[in-house]
Amino acid sequence: MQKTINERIEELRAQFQQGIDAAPNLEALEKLRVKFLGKKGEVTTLMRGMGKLPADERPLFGKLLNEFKGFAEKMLDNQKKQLKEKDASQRWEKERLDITLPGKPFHLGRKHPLTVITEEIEEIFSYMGFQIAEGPEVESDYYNFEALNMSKEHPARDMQDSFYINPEVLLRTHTSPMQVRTMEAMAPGLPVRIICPGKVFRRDDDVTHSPMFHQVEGLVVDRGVSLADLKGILMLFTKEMFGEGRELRFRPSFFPFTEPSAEVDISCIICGGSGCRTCGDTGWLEILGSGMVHPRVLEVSGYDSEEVTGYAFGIGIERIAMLKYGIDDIRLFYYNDLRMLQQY
Ligand code: 2U9
Repeated sequence: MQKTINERIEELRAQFQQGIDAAPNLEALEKLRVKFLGKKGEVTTLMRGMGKLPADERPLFGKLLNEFKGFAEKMLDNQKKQLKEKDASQRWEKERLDITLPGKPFHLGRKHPLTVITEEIEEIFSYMGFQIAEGPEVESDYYNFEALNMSKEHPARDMQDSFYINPEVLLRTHTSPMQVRTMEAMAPGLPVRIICPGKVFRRDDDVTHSPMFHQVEGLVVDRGVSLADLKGILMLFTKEMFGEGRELRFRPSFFPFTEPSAEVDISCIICGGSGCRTCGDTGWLEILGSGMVHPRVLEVSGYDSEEVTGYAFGIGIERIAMLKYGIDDIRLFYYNDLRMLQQY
């Protein structure tokens, strides 16, 4: 009978050993534990059945069964440790990095050509003592037109030419409203010496006009400011922007907010004045508009036009960028095509 007990335990041990050798992972190991040592496992079942054995065999059976239990627990523990180590080393194999591999190429962003030009203009005028003033793109009819001496009859106030949000509010058509706001806030303080860069909006759309474009406008108000000061500052500006040796030409013009007004040309930066495709064989390129601030504009913003004078100018950023970079379609600035942007 003793042999039978030994045999049964040996059988159990062999079964268990087979299971453990075949267990490929922690999950299988856990299943094995439940099968042999769990609440309804082999060992428990045998323990329960012990009552049916003759009383003199029970102690030996119990002892052997307990020995097996201890053995099985130890084996499971060992195997668990080994599987865990194997698992970790496999993960390491999978995840390890070859730090000698060349890195993936990455592309640095760069400034948009219009940003480059705007910052260049800002730097030139900052150096000449101008402050930079920025303000809202959605403006009132008053700041955009009324305060700039553009009467209700002015064609630019037509719904066809500007983007109105309601009869009193529109997308600014120039950055001048910010100049008016600045004068109003400072009046009668002197000197006013500002540039206003930013987006402006007009109902225009072709190769040289876009419904949204960028301007930098300048304004100086002080005692004794004259057209000569305007010319001087613009000569310095064009020299910095387009290099030495550029001629300047002032052509009489008209703007409601300046009197007198002038459009300003520089000798062609391509042909130097002899005539080419870019300048339309004239030798000149129009680069900005300017003039002496209209007395009425000074008055409505709180300055005494008998005491002070002012000059103002407006520069179209896209126009300057197109000339400088030889771009013939304004829309290329807004497609954000990397083949274009990477060139600047
Ligand atoms: C105040 C008074 C006067 C700003 C000026 C121009 C002339 C001008 C154009 C240049 C190219 C607009 O972007 S563009 O199409 N601008 O010709 N702008 S004088 O005059 C002002 C501004 C503010 C208070």
